Amino acid sequence: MAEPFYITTAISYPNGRPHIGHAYEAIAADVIARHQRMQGRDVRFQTGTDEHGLKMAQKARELGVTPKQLSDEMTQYFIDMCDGLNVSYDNFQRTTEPRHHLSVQELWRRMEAKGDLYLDRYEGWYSIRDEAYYDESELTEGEGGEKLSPQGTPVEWTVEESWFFRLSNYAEPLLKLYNEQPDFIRPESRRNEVMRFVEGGLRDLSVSRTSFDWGVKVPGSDDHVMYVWVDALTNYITGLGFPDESGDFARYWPADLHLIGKDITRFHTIYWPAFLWSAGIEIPRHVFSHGFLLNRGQKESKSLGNVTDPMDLAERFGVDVLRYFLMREVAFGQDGSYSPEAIVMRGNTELGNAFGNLAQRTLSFIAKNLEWLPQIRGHDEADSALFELVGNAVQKTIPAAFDVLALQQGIDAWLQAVFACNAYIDEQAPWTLRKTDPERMETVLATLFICIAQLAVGIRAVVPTKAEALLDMMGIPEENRTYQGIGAHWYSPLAESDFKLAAPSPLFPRLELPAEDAA
Ligand code: ME8
Repeated sequence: MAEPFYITTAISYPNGRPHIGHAYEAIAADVIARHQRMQGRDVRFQTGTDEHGLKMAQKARELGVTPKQLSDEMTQYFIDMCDGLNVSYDNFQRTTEPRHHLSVQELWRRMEAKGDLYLDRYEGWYSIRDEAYYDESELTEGEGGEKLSPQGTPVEWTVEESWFFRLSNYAEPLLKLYNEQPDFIRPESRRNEVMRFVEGGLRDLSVSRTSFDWGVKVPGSDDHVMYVWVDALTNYITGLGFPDESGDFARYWPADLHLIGKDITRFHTIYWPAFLWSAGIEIPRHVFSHGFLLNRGQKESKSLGNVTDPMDLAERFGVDVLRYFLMREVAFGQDGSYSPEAIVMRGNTELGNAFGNLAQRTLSFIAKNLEWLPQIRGHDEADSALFELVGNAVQKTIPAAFDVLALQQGIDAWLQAVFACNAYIDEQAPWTLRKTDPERMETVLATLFICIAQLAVGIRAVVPTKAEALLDMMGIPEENRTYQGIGAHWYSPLAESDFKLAAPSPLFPRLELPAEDAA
């Protein structure tokens, strides 16, 4: 039976519509999920929304609706975004679902049974925007002298009766974990930050609130709702059926990868393992914190008026172009920037000119000049060199890079292979061979045909719709659409079949920059 692979994104706050950061994370997770499916893994992919907490309650109050109304309305946009961007999730987990409440309450009971929870009074700083507690020593000062969190968000002094979790007991085991499993937190820079923080010592964590009630009730303590991060993190096991530990939970837990943004690393790499240990549950294998996406180098915000709806970009430039751009432009793990010009530039040069035209030229030439699929008739060093280069990229470099989440490097290897095919077609000039050496022309076309099919497979996780359309056009059977399933060995049966190539239609129509962005 195929080996399981459980991947999750963060669950988003549905206090507004999805922004580009949400799209970026969902797409990256989808690329990894599709890649792992192609490797034969039994992938389970979860995303969702984080519906409780003060941030949601406050926004709803501002809008004059209930938190549930706000959340229902906005969650639909997140579902639509995932569907629209072709994100192949298996479960969309909402934290207002009754089964999630049961799951969190069971986690709580287990932490309590372990002796890790006690009632006390909380007095300290809280940021509603981050839904996070901060130490005085972590705060900075704003322009007007007001206190700000390390993320630059406002904090308020909070005094409440609260349940506490004995996080201080877990500093040692956490440091041991980071040392013994250096790839538990990636990239390395984030691991170092977390280690430094934990080395400074951990205080017990306030895990319930009494000043509002939009959350999961604390068992046996009805006037308390759980701190939203206890609730939110638990979504990862709720979606597998927890507290039922058979079935999906037995199969897919521990998660192979929690994919999150850098701002929430602390919650996933300090709190979450501690909660799970306390409750006697295995911890996830890996947490990867990606960077932030900026709009022309600037953080998007309502006051700057530069908030972009990712679905507008998808509509204007195409879903696959947007997916490709985001994965290609930014070294995964680092911050990056996007702009309509940059999307159009990469879309046109790399997908359109380099790859799209290669496929278009080759397939239309075959359709026009041959009644059958071209056969390999003899060998040439140039052919073997191209097979070697493309085969290496698609069967080794790309999957190895995607395995370790070096998505940009994988795509770069793909692009180098595309360039090599373009150089080959120009050197071999099949249009000249048509008159001088039709047999050689056929070998050149067959070589290109095989290489293009491999390239389509190599980029399939990133641009699934376009790659599938191309593979359909080429008659490549479903079962050959994997890194290892494609190559010279499957070609003969196809070439000997009566498959007839139709005149192809262009995959990536040229993109124009709309006038409002050209300035
Ligand atoms: O943090 N670029 O929700 P969220 C890239 N509910 N990624 C970004 C980004 C940007 N500009 N802005 C945000 C939450 N993100 C919690 C998570 S998980 C148990 C609970 C990322 O809606 C962010 O880092 O604020 C996070 O991974 C995800 O988008 C959702 O952010």
